[in-house]
Amino acid sequence: MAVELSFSGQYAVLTLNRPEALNALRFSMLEEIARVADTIAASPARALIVTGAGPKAFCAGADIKELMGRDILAQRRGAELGQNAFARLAALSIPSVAVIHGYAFGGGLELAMACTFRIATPQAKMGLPEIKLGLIPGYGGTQRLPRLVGEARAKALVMSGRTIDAREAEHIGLVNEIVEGDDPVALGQAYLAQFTAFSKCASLFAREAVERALATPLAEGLRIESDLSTLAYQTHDANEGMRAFVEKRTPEFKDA
Ligand code: CO8
Repeated sequence: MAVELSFSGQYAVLTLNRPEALNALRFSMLEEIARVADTIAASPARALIVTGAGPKAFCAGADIKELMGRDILAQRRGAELGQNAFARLAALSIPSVAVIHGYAFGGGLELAMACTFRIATPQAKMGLPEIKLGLIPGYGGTQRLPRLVGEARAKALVMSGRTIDAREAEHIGLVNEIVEGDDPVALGQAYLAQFTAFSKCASLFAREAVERALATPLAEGLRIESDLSTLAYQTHDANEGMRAFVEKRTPEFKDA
């Protein structure tokens, strides 16, 4: 399978496995990603690592050879397929990290941007080069990039197709951290460990509240924060967390 799902302890691992084409995304792979997202949602995994097989690439983008010669309607369906697959990943209630250890271009970077976090090795190179092909991003890039790095930087990257390295990507907030190592799964686990010890409910509410910040006017966002923090307050885990603090012990969260 060109998209593989495995589990390692509390982590789900989605691997793009087409290294001979630098893990370029065929339409069938987008369908597989959507199916895999549903399997992960039904699993007990506490976090997701997304990575690409082989030493050279996380993912070199949509499969250009497959994109060629398609009619407009088929192309539009392709964009919807990609957007749907990545939206399903983004909507998972557990945090995800894309481990970018080589190239992440076009649809590959769009996949990474649908994850909660991105980490990159020092050799990583990324960009949205569609403009060089006479195209523009179609799997969410024009919408997620400005939310991560701001409108001016997003326009410059999308309209130039420029490749940036890991250092610049970290500087502009496109990747959360630069990490060193050869094993993407180990790197992903090490990064995600800081988020998995807490209540799944609080973790999800926290993420949801932050994500709403960019999608709503301030007054509405503040209202959402009030609602979600009140909801968090009513969970078993909030009761346990506060009680454990007072009793000077480690809390035992139940994700409830
Ligand atoms: N699609 C298909 N095949 C690819 C792709 C790709 N995106 N990228 C690499 N490959 C293949 C190459 O053709 C080559 O195969 P072969 O050996 O059979 O010729 C193999 O992978 C290795 O690639 P290279 O020899 O080119 O490796 P290099 O190390 O020399 O270069 C690069 C690596 C710089 C990553 C280079 O391969 C490259 O520039 N790739 C294309 C990157 C790109 O432009 N990506 C964006 C694609 S468009 C997109 O993602 C979104 C389109 C919008 C879709 C909207 C609607 C559907």
